[in-house]
Amino acid sequence: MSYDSNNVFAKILRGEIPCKKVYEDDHVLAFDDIAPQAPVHTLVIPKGPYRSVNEVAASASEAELAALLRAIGTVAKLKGCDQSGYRVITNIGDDGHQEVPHLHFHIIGGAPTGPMLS
Ligand code: DGP
Repeated sequence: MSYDSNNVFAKILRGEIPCKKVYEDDHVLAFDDIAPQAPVHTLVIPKGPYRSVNEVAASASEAELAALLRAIGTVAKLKGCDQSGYRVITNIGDDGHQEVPHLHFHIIGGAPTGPMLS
């Protein structure tokens, strides 16, 4: 499936929609989720046009892949939940209930969460 450049995160990357930025580098942008599910709920996205892990794994450079993983750790630290713990979730496709078709990792923390998949 092709990338839809009208999705909301593409608009955020182009500066057409504001966001509460947490972190940015050459390959990655991180910003707070508009509907937080926990005290910390930040989204980490690649700047490249990838719908999900499927596409980024197939097409991204090593530098982009490394930047994404590093940004997750950096954001957790910036948000103060790296020591207390947090979850990293990425939803993929219909069965994964992905709403925005631009790869994003949810960083969720700041309070204890329930058992996995609840
Ligand atoms: P997902 O189901 O994994 O595709 O979750 C998409 C998330 O994106 C959801 O938690 C809400 C968030 N979101 C949707 N639109 C906006 C927006 O315009 N700004 C921000 N900051 N977050 C958004």
